[in-house]
Amino acid sequence: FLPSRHDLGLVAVGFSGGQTKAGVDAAPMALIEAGLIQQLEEDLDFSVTYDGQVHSYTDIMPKEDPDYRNMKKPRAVSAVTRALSQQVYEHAKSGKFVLTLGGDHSIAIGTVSGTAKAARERLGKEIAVIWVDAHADINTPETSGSGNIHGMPVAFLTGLATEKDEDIFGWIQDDQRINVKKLVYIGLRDIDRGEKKILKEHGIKAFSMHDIDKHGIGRVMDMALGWIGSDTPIHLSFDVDAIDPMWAPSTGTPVRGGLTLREGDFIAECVAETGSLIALDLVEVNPSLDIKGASDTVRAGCSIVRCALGDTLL
Ligand code: HAR
Ligand code: MN
Ligand code: MN
Ligand code: MN
Repeated sequence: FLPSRHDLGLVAVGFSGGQTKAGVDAAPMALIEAGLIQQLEEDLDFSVTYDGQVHSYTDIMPKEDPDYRNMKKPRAVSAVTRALSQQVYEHAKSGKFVLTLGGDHSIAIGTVSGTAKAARERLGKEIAVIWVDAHADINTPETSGSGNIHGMPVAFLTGLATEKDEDIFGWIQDDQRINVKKLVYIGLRDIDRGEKKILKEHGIKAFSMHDIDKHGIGRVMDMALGWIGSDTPIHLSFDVDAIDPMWAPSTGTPVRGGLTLREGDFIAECVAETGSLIALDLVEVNPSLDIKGASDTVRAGCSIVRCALGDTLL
């Protein structure tokens, strides 16, 4: 069911409206200027389909966007992710691997919903999602303390949060949603109380930094991939803040005590090794924060992408 191994659709999403810090919208250009596309084409032999633009979706931005159910910028995030979902769906439906460069993590509402629908239609399968992050991003509008939607994408994708208004995520249909049993977290270390409750109640598989310390990243990856099982298409959503700020400081909500640079790459390599990866998001790189560390953060991001695409496998 694999996407034809060397066809890749790239979507560059310059969107920061899922949180409050400017600059995360500049990440796609920073990653591209660091040579990412060239690395994919020349070193990894991918044929890259890219429309040559960083999308900011200015034409579909709502004029007014007051808070709703405690969510900040709900109509803007909804409109952007709805458009992105369609872009990702079209790449995935045509059998391409889909690489999305964010942008804050709210954009995963668009990417995962797009691949989930395409995989159902093209492969007749439910996808699994591996969410690598310091945070669980599974707040509902009601449990969120911040109201920032980048802390909520998993709640909307699993259907734990729903909304009737089509302009505020009511566009999300069942065939665009994922199964909580096919979701696996890796790298968690800053989880809100309400999120912990949700993870427990729904029996969601999660490997925290504690689990990585206890078992080592090798066994954690065996367990994570074992939980998903073979013959399951995988969407990897990688938040750069999973990596310790020592290597990836330029991100909106850094949390110390994270993955080493190698552990981050190793996770991507193990997922690549399954041969089941169909899509990758790289999000939350913010080159305008910790400017001294921006080039390190961008390099870490490029490395994760290359590893996920099989670069370091022999
Ligand atoms: N849990 C907090 C909230 O919901 C912080 C979320 C921070 N999220 C990210 N993405 N950086 O993982 O607001
Ligand atoms: Mn995140
Ligand atoms: Mn995070
Ligand atoms: Mn916290």
